[in-house]
Amino acid sequence: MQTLKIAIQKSGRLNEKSVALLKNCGLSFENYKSSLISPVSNFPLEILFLRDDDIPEYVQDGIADLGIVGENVINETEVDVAYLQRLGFGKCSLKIAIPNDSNIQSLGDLDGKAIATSYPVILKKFLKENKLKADIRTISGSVEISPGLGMSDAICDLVSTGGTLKSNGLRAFADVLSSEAVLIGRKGDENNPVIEELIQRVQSVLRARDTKYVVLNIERKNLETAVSLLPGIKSPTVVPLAEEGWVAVHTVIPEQDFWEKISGLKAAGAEGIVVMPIEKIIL
Ligand code: PRT
Ligand code: ZN
Repeated sequence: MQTLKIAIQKSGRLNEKSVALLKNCGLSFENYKSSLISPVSNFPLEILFLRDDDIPEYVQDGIADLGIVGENVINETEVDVAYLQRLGFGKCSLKIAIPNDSNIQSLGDLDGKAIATSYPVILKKFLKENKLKADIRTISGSVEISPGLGMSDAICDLVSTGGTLKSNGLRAFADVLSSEAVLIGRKGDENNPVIEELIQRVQSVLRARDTKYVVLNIERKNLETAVSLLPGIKSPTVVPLAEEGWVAVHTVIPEQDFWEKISGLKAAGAEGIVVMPIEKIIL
């Protein structure tokens, strides 16, 4: 099988989770901080460690076959790549923020104002869509200090917790783009068997990450109510206990309605509820 290359961030916010995802997919490789490339010993893949800004173009130009990068970087570099899988980490939003004491009140008030950003391409599109004419000041870092220095009236920057805005006396004013890390590839390559296999493995890890394995004991007479709460993957597994009239139920519960389901199960008479993480779910 042909050996492919996947580009991931060398260091920074996406590095650790990208490495963890690939390792959870069963790929065995050394995460040398000093090397640019690391071979995977048990899968036809090599890992390229790059600055995130270079990843979309490397994939578009065929230097790498796959990449893991934030949507903000993809949109800013305006490349034509295939989105293979959203990965659910590196979540953030590109927002316009203004000083707390600013007199800007509506989007229209941005007309004629100076906005500092490291995302001029995305901001330009946003302004055009909203029929606004603002002066875009492109700076490469520490965008949040520019209003305080009198360099701009607003900023357009990534926000996750909002702590950076707050500590710089700024408040979010408008949402420009939501972003998360995505697996990208070249258009037309989706049916490559190595890529198909990797996507399947990634999906099995993501499915497992969002679910919990739950085992509980319940009296057989309450089983029907408990089962009606539990979709499982097909249906829950029910095993008789040594104690007459009791059964153990094994099931999988999605993280998002976990607590609601657990309270329902307790109300239905479930006892000794054990919750375990799941490593992979292969459908
Ligand atoms: O060296 P390299 O070029 O590879 O990395 P980088 O410095 O350009 O990027 P890095 O590692 O900071 O971020 C990589 C990716 O993580 C980004 O492209 C986003 O897709 C994603 N991401 C998620 C974030 C954030 N959250 C984030 N909060 N990227 C940056 N920030 C910054 C933001 O710019 C601001 O300065 O964090 C600050 C705000 O954070 P809060 O939590 O205070 O709101
Ligand atoms: Zn970068």
